[in-house]
Amino acid sequence: MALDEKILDQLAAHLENCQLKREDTPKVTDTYPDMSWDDAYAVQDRILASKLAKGSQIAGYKAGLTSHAKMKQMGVTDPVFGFLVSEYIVPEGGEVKVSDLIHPKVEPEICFVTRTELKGPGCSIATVLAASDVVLPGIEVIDSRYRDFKFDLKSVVADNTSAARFVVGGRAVDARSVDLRTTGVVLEKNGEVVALGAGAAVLGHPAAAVAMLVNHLGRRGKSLPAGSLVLSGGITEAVAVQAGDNVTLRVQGMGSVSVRFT
Ligand code: OOG
Ligand code: MG
Repeated sequence: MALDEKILDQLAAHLENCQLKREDTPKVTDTYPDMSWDDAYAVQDRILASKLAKGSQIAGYKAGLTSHAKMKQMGVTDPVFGFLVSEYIVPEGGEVKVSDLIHPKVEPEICFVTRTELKGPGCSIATVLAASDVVLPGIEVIDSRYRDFKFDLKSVVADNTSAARFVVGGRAVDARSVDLRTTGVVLEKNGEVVALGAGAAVLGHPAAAVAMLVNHLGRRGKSLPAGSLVLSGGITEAVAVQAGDNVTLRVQGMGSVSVRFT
């Protein structure tokens, strides 16, 4: 660690406060340019611990910045990992209040539900598919706490990778019954197509993002528990939304999932 415990505590409290008060902030590395990767994940861990202490439950895990479209949009080069908690869940067809958030965007994602525990290092696409139960469509609503969504990788890790809300739905299918590389996705906003792509946009195969998450957890002495939901990362650029928008994600062979912004 480059930063001492007190500063890590302060940064976690600051970022969580920004989330709860819907206030943006300059990126944390502006003040602490020497922040290490361990520091960044330690801040994220503290935010999770604070939420769990207040009664939240872990609802899943996420990989982010796993497609070239997303990396290019955000000006970064590597995937990042974060957590999802119970209060981020939006029911299928449900609504998200824009006034609860700072500047939400939506992302089309393929989500995995695991059947058995996964442990890194050495986790591969094949291991993930063997350990997976189903895959299904998901819309992630991201909401960076950083002003104008401007951040570097360590800042976005500390901010739990902009996690805010998510909705999964449509038709869950056996993870081994489909070729996720060629699975097409179409994202619509108010009935118009706003982004489209195929699973291979995510690291060549969306399961590769799950494998990276598992190997990341392994380096930190953790594993991915059986029955975990994992969002494998936006396939396309994220799309900004505002009150009144209706967003639908259609995934080839897996139906569709929708969310409304009010
Ligand atoms: C970081 C989170 C990215 C994804 O799927 O790529 C992410 C951000 O772009 O704010 O969740
Ligand atoms: Mg995402």
